[in-house]
Amino acid sequence: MKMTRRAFCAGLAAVPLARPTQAQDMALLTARAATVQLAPDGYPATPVWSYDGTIPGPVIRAAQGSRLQRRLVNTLEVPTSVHWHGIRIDNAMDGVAGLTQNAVPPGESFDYAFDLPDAGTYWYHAHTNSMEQVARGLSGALIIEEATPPDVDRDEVLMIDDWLLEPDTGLFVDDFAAPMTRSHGGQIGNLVGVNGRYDYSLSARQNERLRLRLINSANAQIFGLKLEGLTGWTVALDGMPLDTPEPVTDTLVLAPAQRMDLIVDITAEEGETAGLLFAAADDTWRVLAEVSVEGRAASVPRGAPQPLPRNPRMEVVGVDTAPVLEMPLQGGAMRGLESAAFNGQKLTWQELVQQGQFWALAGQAGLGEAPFATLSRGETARIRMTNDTIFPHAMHLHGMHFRTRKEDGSLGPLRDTVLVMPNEMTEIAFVADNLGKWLLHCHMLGHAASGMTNWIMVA
Ligand SMILES: [Cu+2]
Repeated sequence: MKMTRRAFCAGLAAVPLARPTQAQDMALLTARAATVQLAPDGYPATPVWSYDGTIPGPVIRAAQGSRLQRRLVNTLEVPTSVHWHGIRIDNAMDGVAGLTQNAVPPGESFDYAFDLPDAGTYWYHAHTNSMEQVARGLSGALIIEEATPPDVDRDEVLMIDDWLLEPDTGLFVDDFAAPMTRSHGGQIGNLVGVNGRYDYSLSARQNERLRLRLINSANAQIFGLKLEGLTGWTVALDGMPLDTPEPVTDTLVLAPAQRMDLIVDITAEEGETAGLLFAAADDTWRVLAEVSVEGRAASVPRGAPQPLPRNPRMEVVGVDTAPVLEMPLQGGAMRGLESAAFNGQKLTWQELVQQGQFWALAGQAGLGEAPFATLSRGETARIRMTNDTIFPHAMHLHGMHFRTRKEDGSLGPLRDTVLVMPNEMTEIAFVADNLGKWLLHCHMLGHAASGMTNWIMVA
């Protein structure tokens, strides 16, 4: 039952008028305007929308099994809400304006409080007009710590982002709804950085072991990443541990909203280059995060790490006999759509474009009255996403993790966001064990805002 403040106070009239501890002690997360130096020195600073004044927002760390509480205080001039990406969360706390809550108006607040069943690397970001709000800076890392952490010397969060700035003014290019970018690959920045810095660097000792928590918080950019002077293993994807750590031998691909936990040993000699590189648009490798090697932690590297402890209740069972739901990914530049449903009407491609809609999921552009699917609690479901467009899409399911299922029936690692390449088919399988209304959408945020957002109901 939801109590109004008036009813609550009336009920307490006979007892001392203390506010409940929970309300009094709830930590704040303030969405507010700030000015931050994103561009290199000599260029103007950038007015941003931030959590607590920084880009990215504060790293929130909490223990697995604990409860996270934050009062979102909105001091922006626009309504907003917070999505806690990848958390198997109580639906009412999922932060999706228009589906799980009303957006929080300027000057008001909203209390988020939820349990944290899983350890891992997650993130939080705005889920009201995300295309603009995330681009302007409303995101931060959310780290849920294992009771027994892995044997590493340090734990570093690397939040990878890009920004589209006007070099002369430092302002964000104020063109978030540009049809050209939304109907193509989405908004790609002209400056790439880590933890709010275009020149992020850290120092480490030779043979020191680091856990690197990579988070792609960019609007649309898919990062190809490479280690240099580091020997690494992938130990978790989208927060969820791999059964066996995988040696990093090749380019790592990190799509928007995806996370990747690496355990790396600094194998470069003192004075050599070490760090994380990314594939730039001109096909050259550029430094994303530099590691300067100073001193030595041990005489030899440690060898392959142990797997991280599994999270509870993650089995995806009964996949082969589960119903398959077809979800073609449709539309976009050079393909278009014959027609799709939008706001309860069937529209032609021309009409959709006039409404700013360029994409559809299974014939539906944007949220329909009815969900894409209604699943019973505990049911295993398969969704077959066939990419009929010429662009890749990072498809994210809220509230539950899934496994990809290959044609031979084998299952991939647990994820909450999967990259579906053009002309490819990706099938996801999951147990619908979390009640409520859950979005399934593209995390290229311009795509999500122009049609690629649907939802499922677990009842
Ligand atoms: Cu997309």
